[in-house]
Amino acid sequence: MAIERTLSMIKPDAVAAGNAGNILQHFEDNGLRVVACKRTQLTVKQAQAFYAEHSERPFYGELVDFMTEGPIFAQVLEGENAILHHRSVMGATNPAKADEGTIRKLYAESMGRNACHGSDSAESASREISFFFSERDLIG
Ligand code: 3AN
Repeated sequence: MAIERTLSMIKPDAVAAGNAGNILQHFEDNGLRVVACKRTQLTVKQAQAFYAEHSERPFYGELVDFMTEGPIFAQVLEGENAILHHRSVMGATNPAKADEGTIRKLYAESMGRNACHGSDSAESASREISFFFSERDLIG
């Protein structure tokens, strides 16, 4: 297995509910090291660009509205097989189908307001990490 880095976001619902600290702890408890972290609020243009691959989906407008409604945390997580491991720690997109003990089971409200985001491939991890962070931020 390889050490990988992935882009993780704590979405506005979870930040507003005061769960960002718990979620960061959850990553660390599951062997995902936080190598960069920032709290910010996405502009509409940034959210549209970040989710451009979903621009034809019926929920795109709702997704952009939600992702810009308040602050998010963006972080780079590092660990063994981090891209897939992080997605299993997050749980299924739909919290009703998420396994017990996953972040979405614990903290997500619905399919749309689902607490966290994680890159789904090496290509998206690379693109999404550079969306938020420069090489200098990734101090290992
Ligand atoms: P994941 O975040 O688990 O990779 P994707 O890539 O299928 O899921 O969807 C990206 C984001 O779009 C989800 N995190 C969720 O916030 C939103 N989304 C996906 N499907 C729906 C839906 N049917 N209704 C509302 N929002 C959705």
